[in-house]
Amino acid sequence: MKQKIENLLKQFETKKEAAKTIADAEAIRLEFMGKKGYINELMAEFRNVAPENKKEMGMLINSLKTSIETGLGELIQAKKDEELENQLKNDKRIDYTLPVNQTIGALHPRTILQKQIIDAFVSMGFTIEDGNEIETEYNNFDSVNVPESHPARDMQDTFWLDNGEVLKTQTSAAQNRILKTHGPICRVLFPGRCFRNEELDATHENTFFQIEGVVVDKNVSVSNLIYFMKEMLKGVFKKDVNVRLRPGFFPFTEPSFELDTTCPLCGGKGCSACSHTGWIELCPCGMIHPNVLKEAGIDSKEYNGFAFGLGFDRLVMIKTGLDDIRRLNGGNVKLLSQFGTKI
Ligand code: FA5
Repeated sequence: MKQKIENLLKQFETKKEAAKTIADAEAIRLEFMGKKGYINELMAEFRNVAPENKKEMGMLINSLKTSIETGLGELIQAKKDEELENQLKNDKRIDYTLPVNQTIGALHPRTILQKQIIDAFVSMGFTIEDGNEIETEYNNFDSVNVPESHPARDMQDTFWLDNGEVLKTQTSAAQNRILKTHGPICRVLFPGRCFRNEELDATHENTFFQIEGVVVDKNVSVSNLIYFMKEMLKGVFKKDVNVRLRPGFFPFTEPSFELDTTCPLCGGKGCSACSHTGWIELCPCGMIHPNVLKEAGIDSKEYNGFAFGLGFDRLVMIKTGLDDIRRLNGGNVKLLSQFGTKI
């Protein structure tokens, strides 16, 4: 029987080599694996094998079966590929002599700008993290010093889910998790999509992007924050820009600021992009509130830090000159591809 099994394998390999079509492969399958095929024949003979040889013969038959099944699978796939290739070659509707159009799309302006911002921060030692789009109430609010009774919750019109979770209203929702895993000495950037149940207009979408950053260390100062933001802007706009801070209010930072930059388009002289003020409101930021550090298990007496939450879509609008945020989600390829690197 052993000899027969070896011969069958050789016979299968020879037939496989000689097969030209899927029909040939099917005929081989029937010959070996069909009801009256060799494998069933072997199984019938197996019943008469002496008990002491059964184990060895059983294993040999199984291994033959597996080799034939695998071989047939490969053969059928190869023949299918060949047939498809031949069909395409013979299809007169396709002209293979035509030059190839390699411009199949373009990167979205958001993708391009996000990469520039990430590159700028990575070169300053930042790690990049992803956030979730669905968050717990704790992460989105409580962990960043916004308890249930806090008026700041009303500032962000939240989409609540039936299970009590929320569509993340702010990238700050990832702060607690990031500080817990990276702290107490860290520089982390976490871009993400946010959702708010807002009235839509030229500068408000219900789905928009923020890029948040945190730096925690010993003796971090506001001037460190200014330095990082200026470096990032230099990376994006390829020139030095000035920034200024105005007082702001956020429960997760103390003190809190609104950071403005000189309009990168007119250099501060005044143009339509900056409403002729020479300044553009860029991002809220501030020194991380001790409660936020404590909640993440960081000793706020020893460590401190800053956080910022860049309204990314607004920066994309400045960079592209687009006047309405809704165009970014509009999916008008003709429009959006004008800003993109062709791929
Ligand atoms: C926040 O979301 C804070 N989490 C930011 C922050 C992080 C402050 C860390 C301090 C420290 P605010 O609600 O202002 O803040 O949103 C931040 C930015 O997101 C805004 O400046 C704006 O550019 C952008 N933004 C907010 N709502 C929308 C919206 N509906 N459409 C488009 N962009 C929006």
